[in-house]
Amino acid sequence: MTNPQPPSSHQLAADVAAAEDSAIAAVARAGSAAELDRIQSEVIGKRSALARLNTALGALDPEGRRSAGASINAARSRVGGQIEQRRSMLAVTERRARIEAERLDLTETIALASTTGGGVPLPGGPVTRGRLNLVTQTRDELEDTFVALGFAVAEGPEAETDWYNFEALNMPPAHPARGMWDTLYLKLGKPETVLLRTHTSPVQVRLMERQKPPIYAVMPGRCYRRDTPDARHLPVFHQIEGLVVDRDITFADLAGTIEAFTTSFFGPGIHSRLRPSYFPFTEPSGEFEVTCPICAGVGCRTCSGSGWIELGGCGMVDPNVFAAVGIDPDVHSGFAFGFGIDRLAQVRAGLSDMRTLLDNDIRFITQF
Ligand code: FA5
Repeated sequence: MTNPQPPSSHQLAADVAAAEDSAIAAVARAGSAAELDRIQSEVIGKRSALARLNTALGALDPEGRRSAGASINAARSRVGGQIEQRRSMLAVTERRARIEAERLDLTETIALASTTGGGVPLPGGPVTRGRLNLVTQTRDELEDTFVALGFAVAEGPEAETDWYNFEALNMPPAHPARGMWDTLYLKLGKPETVLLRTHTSPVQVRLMERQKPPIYAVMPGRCYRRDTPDARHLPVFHQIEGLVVDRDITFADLAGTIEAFTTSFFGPGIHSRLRPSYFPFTEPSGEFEVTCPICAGVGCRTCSGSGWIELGGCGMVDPNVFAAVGIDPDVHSGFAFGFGIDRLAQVRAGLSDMRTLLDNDIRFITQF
């Protein structure tokens, strides 16, 4: 028996190229990571065509051996690269397939729950979109109304110092007018120096400190008082403050602004009136009232028999307030007002009791 002829370097190079091509084609056909593992051992493992070609190197001369060995190694490393590339592609595809298989279509459950009729009821009822509370809707609308009249919107903190809530508003310590607001004090610093603001008027002071006239701004926000809840009062409620400071501002501007606001917010049908009142930070001061929508002015429990509901206070900014913030009252004048947002919402929706706003009763909430 004669030994087979050893391959020439030329033949070996052709065999390496053919083994590489068939290895790369096999790798490209792998449909899963497990299949790829198997193909890997077939194409670059110990029994692979490329490994077998290594054994033929011994028959070549040293130069041919070196060059053929290098080309087998290069082919092996190219096939290895293709394997890694294929492995990452398969990992992405397999992950996608797994996510798709595990996906829970909750919308489908909801749709079925609301439409099965006689079928087996599925857990959970139809989910409808929530909506903003009537007070929030009213606040947004008030902001829009005043912005349309040329006002800017500003805000201030709910925890306030005695200075902003009282002193700068012309109420020094022990001033009897402080009793107009049942105040909740916080245990911070010296006793009775930090409080939950009783009205939005302190924001006026902060704004005038920050901004020089002309000022045309409204300041909505939450207020706190030790008030017992009843048909027209809540211990936590909302006000919108208004402030105008410019040259030659008169009471007629205040009355005109309130008239423009009332018409725009309530429509032309509602009656309103301004009557004299007292606030330490405005002089002269007034109270703004509208006809009680529950009894149409006849008198009922909601309006305590008066036929009118008070919506807020107003007046010309007191010169002492201007002095506290460094505005010259000989050059500038201004007016301010503060309306109850919950009260406005109550009147416009014709609610006999303000506490309904806190009920969280879906039948009530969905009406607005
Ligand atoms: C004030 O708070 C003044 N700061 C208003 C003001 C501002 C006057 C600027 C002059 C210039 P009064 O305490 O009256 O005023 O409250 C104003 C409005 O807030 C009331 O008319 C009412 O609509 C609303 N309000 C007051 N207390 C409550 C409460 N406990 N619950 C719901 N609304 C309230």
